[in-house]
Amino acid sequence: MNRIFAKSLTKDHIGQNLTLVGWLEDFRDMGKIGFISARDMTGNFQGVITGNLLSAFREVPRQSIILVNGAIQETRAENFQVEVKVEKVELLSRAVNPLPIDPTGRVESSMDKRLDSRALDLRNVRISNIFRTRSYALYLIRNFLYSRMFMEVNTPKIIGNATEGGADLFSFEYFSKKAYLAQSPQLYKEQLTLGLERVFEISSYFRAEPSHTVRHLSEFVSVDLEAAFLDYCDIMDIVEELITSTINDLFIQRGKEMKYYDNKEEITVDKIPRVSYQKCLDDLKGLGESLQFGDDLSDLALRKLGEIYPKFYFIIDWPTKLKPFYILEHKNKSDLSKSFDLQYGYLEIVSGGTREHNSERLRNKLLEKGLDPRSFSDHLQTFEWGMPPHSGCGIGFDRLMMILTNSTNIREVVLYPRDTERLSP
Ligand code: AMO
Repeated sequence: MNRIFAKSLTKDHIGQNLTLVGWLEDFRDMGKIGFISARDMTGNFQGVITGNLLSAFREVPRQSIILVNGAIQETRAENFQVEVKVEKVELLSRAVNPLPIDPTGRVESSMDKRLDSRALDLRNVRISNIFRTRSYALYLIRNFLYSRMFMEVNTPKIIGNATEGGADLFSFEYFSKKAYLAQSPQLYKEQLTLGLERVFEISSYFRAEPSHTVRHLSEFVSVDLEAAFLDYCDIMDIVEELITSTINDLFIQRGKEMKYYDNKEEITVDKIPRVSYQKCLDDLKGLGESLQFGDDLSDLALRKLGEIYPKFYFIIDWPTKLKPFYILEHKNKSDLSKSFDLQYGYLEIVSGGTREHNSERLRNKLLEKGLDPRSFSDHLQTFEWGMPPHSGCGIGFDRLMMILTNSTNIREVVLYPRDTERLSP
């Protein structure tokens, strides 16, 4: 099909006979003449209809796909440079009337209704914009990581052992065995530093946590990094640069899209403060919230801290007992770990740390956490093959997208979210 996109139409095309395709958004019927506005992936175009074609258009429901052909001419319309004088029209796909939701967004629908009709929901420019930003952010993050000598890898999502501990996993029958859906690529990415030094993976992960919040999904996308010979402070430097450069590049290269979210002031970053866990406890005490060393920072505590640190900030040096077995402790301070979380106000975006790379100590850490080293034998043996000291982190990409697009619900930034209730579409 030799079509031209709406956005490409200019006054240079006046007099040419061209073909456009779009979803019909508006039809203004003035009796002897009519005007249509239709939209393709680049924007809207206007068509002028007269004669017999007018009655045909009266029967076409909104959001049907039309192919129009005709001469390009000057227009008096303010929003268009030119218009098509429609000479031929073809109905490529008829939409039902009424549609389950109004894709122009003029009539608002609940989140549930919108998600039930997600494919149609994306005809709303405000919504499709979010996914364009998401796609471009992924592109920028990949570029950034390549520039820091990371290579992209793909590790299995079907795993044989309920490794890592912590989160609940989804299990299922795998031929005659029990298998699980991966909660993170943690063990694989660590092993890969032995052969590849710096790796990253962008993928979906699965957690069988029955959370009913606006920030948890059963399936979420994480950007995981792991690097040999770097420690957790180096990883925080990388995360800081990744976040600042992604935000800056989005505003520079996708300014029009970013304007929609109206959050430039809030999310523009230069340096991200690093606040120790202990300092957080002190801050909380000042806010009347008394926690003991070793207590986890509850949702309420994080919301209170978010009043002091409303934007991006790292919480560093968590108590060892709050972190997984693979996180390294500080020398001579075994109750403190070389770990960090990146927060945006109350919302946790990233978590990471320096890893234990000594196989004997790792075995002991497993036992301390009540895990059976025999379930980790494949993993532990790699630590005897020249495992480098290494560090890394997992960036909750959907949560980062919430910040970038000023969305209060994670479901807004995920095409087909999965939660305790939703398994379709
Ligand atoms: P963690 O479990 O903290 O760390 O996960 C990393 C980041 O992933 C995001 N996240 C989620 N997002 C949406 N829904 C969920 N259910 C969900 N669970 C987690 C968060 C979180 O900060 N292996 C370690 C990372 C590492 O140390 O490299 C891990 O998985 O933004």
